[in-house]
Amino acid sequence: MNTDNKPQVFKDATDFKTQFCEECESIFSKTYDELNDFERYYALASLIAGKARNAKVDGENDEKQVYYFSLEFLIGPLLDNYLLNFGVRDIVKAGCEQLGTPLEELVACEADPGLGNGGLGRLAACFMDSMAALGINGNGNGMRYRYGLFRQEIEGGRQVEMVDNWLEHGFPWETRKNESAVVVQFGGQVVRHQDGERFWFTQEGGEKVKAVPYDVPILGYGAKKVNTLRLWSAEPATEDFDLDAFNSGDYAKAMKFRSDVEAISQILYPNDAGEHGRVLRLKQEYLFVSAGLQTILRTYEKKFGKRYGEKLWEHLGDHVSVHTNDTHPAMCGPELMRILVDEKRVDFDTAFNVARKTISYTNHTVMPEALEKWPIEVFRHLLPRLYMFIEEIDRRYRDTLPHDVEGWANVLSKTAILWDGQVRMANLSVIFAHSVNGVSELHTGILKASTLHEFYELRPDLFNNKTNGISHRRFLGNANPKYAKLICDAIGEGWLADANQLSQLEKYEDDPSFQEEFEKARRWSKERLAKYIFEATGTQLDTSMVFDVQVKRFHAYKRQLLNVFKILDLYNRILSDSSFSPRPTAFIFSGKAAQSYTFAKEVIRLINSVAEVVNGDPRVNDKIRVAFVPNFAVSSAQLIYPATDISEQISWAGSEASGTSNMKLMMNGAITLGTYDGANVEICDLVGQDNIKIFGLRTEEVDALRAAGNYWAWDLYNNDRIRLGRIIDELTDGTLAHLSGNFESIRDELSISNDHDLVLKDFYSYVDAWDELAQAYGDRRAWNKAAIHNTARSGYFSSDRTIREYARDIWHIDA
Ligand code: 475
Repeated sequence: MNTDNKPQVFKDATDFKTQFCEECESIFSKTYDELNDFERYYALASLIAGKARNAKVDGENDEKQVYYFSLEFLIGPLLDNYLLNFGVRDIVKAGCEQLGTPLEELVACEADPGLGNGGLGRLAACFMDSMAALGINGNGNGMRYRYGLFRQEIEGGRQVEMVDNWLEHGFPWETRKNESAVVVQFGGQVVRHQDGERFWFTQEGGEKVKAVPYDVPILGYGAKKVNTLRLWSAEPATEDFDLDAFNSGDYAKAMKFRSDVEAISQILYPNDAGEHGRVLRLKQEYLFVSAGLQTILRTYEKKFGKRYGEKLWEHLGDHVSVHTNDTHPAMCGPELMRILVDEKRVDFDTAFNVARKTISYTNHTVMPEALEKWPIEVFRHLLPRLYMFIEEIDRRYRDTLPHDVEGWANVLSKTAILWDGQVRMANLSVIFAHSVNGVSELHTGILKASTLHEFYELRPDLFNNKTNGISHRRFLGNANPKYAKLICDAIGEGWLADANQLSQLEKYEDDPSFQEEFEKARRWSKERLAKYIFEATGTQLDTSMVFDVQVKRFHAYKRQLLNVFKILDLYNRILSDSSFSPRPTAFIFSGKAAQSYTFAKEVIRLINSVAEVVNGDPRVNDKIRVAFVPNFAVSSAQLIYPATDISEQISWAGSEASGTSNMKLMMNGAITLGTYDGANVEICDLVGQDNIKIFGLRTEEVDALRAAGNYWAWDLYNNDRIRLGRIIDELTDGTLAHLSGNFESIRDELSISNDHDLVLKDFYSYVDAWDELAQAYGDRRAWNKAAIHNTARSGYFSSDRTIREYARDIWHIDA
């Protein structure tokens, strides 16, 4: 997979082997033969990382710098992806083969950095990939968590959270940059100084933390561009280390201070239930915002100081874009102002205008509980000077709000930053941004119509949509090697650089020999997954079954529960009606639930309990099987997507902002079974109604149902004791209790919330849709045609397309 004018990293397999063996010796002082697989992987990754760092082919350029601020970057394993991007995968594969260890085995040794929760974090990683591929100066700015998202194990059907010590064996891709460390200040008091007319403020005392960056090279496809992902780690600023305590022998006290500071970068998203957790989260947010901005301004000043002189800061937005991924970096606005006003002596109004010209904001969720808010007391105590800027901006915002807008008091109550004793981060983000975008057409529509409606009325020009995308290189090129090869053989390699070329597959949709190869590739992927699942869980899956997959975070709105209800319904129908014979199907789930989210964790336990009952019952287990794959992560996702026949995207309409597993699965030739929600709507538009299965209430119907207030979920239970009612009874009657007890809390939640997530409401529509879709699988030719059609139409969902749109509309750069 070579592209023109890329740097040649290995001449051939022999050259590769020589360099690889040299690297082994230089790192471990041992020969290749003396190393174990992990050490070999490590040497190979170090070799490739070194080449990536040195491949800064176009060096410094004057084009605009984009800084993508995100608390999460779920980058996944890098080795295989970088071999693809360098165009040396085949050479390296051959060389490894000759040396005696297959490349796949080395690739499997790589740790999967869990520096994100789910969609938002993976999106940031896909965007890094695309910015580098498109030659944009895209810099990632995030946190280097000592421990990533917990590792999930299943015990007695329950999720158990284990520490993810991803750095234990070292991370060969990163470089610590001591010389680029900066100091970030928390707490203390604001002191006013005056000299004649001039006055200014400083923040004195408090806690000084040293932020140390670790840089990871981001290699673009074709290796024409290497960007940097900069991840910050918190350490005690040396001058503040409690030397007295240390010298007087009170090591405990000295070390405690050290660990309080280090706690800031210790874990991803500390549990935000308790007050302590909340402060730590706020500290994380400020740390990476302040450290990132200090660095940006230092670099900018060095580069443009001479050119612009006095007017230096007014031009910041011409050369720098700061993009905020959700509200987590919302402090970028006030922090940029603070540095400009306090340290660069820029006046308040200019600083505000510069900030707004520079900053843009993406919203990722309309769930009210996910919109961040901080108690003013906590905020002001931790960041006293920053708070002054927020207060002043809020005051000015209130003043400038036209009082003749209809219902202005309501508008104020919705849009002010400070309200009800809290700092509202979404409003802070909007007020400081020149662009606010949602992540699918439907989602952006909901932002305008309700979540951010009052802002939209005031400033419609701020709002725009940027439908999400994903890296087809990773999720098809790397993840699905057999299908990727088939595609390359048919239409060439151009689709790796330009996913729209996948549309050339349309002429092969109906081609029997292409279909045959497609089936072979799929069978290979299904066998690979079945083996993985067997090793991880002991569950045996028959690869001739339909693989029906729902993989994503566990959340009530995503309705994994609806999927389980369908499986229980199938189970009951098979047992009660000997003539009922559904298409043999393996139902595969994977995903994590937040540590403190009891309901979601109970749904995981329910799935495992249903799996135990179904898989162990010879009356049904040749027709249905259930598997829960533990510890969903980028690496396991790459095994699951290529093996999927049915992609479950079943959130209630209006709840999922976009979804991205829907895109990854579609691209791999899975057929979507979904609601009209998030990006499913756009998938449907692209593939056509014949190549997707849509069910359930539409957004307007959900809204109308909620507004009418006359939905009584329990009527559905009472009216159907044979199917729906029976399933609900089975939650508590012992049917599923063998593994670890009944599920009273799920039943109670359904009844107390009056089926808030519309599981009962959409049940029949869903089960009927599934029946029809699973039946359709029997016509192999028609199915394969639809599957290949899905791949052919997936080019739109490349994150390259998404990033081009961000570049054009928001960052104002050519790409
Ligand atoms: C949406 N994460 C998907 C995806 O745009 C969408 C929020 C608060 C704290 C920690 N994590 C979060 C999210 O909100 C998130 O991942 N949102 C997801 O963003 C990318 O495709 O629909 O749910």
